[in-house]
Amino acid sequence: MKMSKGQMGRRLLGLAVTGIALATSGAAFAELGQPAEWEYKLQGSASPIMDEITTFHNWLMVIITVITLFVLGLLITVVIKFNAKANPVPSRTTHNTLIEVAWTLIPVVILVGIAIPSFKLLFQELDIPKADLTVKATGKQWYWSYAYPDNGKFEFDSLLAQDKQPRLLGVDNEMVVPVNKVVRVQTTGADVIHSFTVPAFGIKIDAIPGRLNETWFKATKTGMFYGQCSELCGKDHAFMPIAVRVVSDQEFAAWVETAKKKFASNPANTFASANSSASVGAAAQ
Ligand SMILES: [Cu+2]
Repeated sequence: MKMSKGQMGRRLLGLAVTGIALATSGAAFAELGQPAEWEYKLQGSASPIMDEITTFHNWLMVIITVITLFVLGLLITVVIKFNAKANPVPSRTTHNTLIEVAWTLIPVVILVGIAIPSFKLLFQELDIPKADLTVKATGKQWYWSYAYPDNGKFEFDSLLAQDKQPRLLGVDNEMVVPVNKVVRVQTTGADVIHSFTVPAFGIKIDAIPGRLNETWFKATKTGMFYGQCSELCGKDHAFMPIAVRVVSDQEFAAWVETAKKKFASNPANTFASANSSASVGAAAQ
């Protein structure tokens, strides 16, 4: 079937309208702290670092869109203006100083425009501000253990809870932190390399046996925030979610009190027992 120019135009317009509608209604798909159906953008931000990551991502989107459209324009021009029919006698030009200088310098300027915000962001992620609280997350096959060395020295295991929602993200014991406080997260691995990741906070850091890594976040919103181990770590890699509950200061203080009692007899408590290998076996049952 041959389409007239008008029909083709209407079809293209329809496609464009659908695209714009999808792009602008992206917010409708987004759910704070967890993945959502048909989500294609970054997860909603709940920390200053994730705000910066989102801004940087949007800036890169502008740059790559402009470059892609520019290259597409050049290609279309070449195809239309310089095909054998339209241009039977090709020019024999081999050099053009102005263009050569431009296509060297403009990419340099673009790369510098990307590098400056990129390095700024990297340093922000690496320079941990004065922490209000430290949580040590230990990756184990296949669950996480959280220790609170500043708040009564307790440690507990956090395992996937099959009956909890969201599916494959809910856990029995969540990591709990106060809102608007700088949380230093230290990570290590008990067996193999795992990776501690919470998209809404913009953090992702390897948990390596024999090494202590650290990162930080400041949750600016209360609620539940989910992440997953992001380093292939064995058969149940997909089943060791990270669930962080962000609460008010008072709720956090109350939680610390209950947690201290609840996990006092936890065999996984490495502060209480020097033999941590026994605790791994006990908790993995
Ligand atoms: Cu893992």
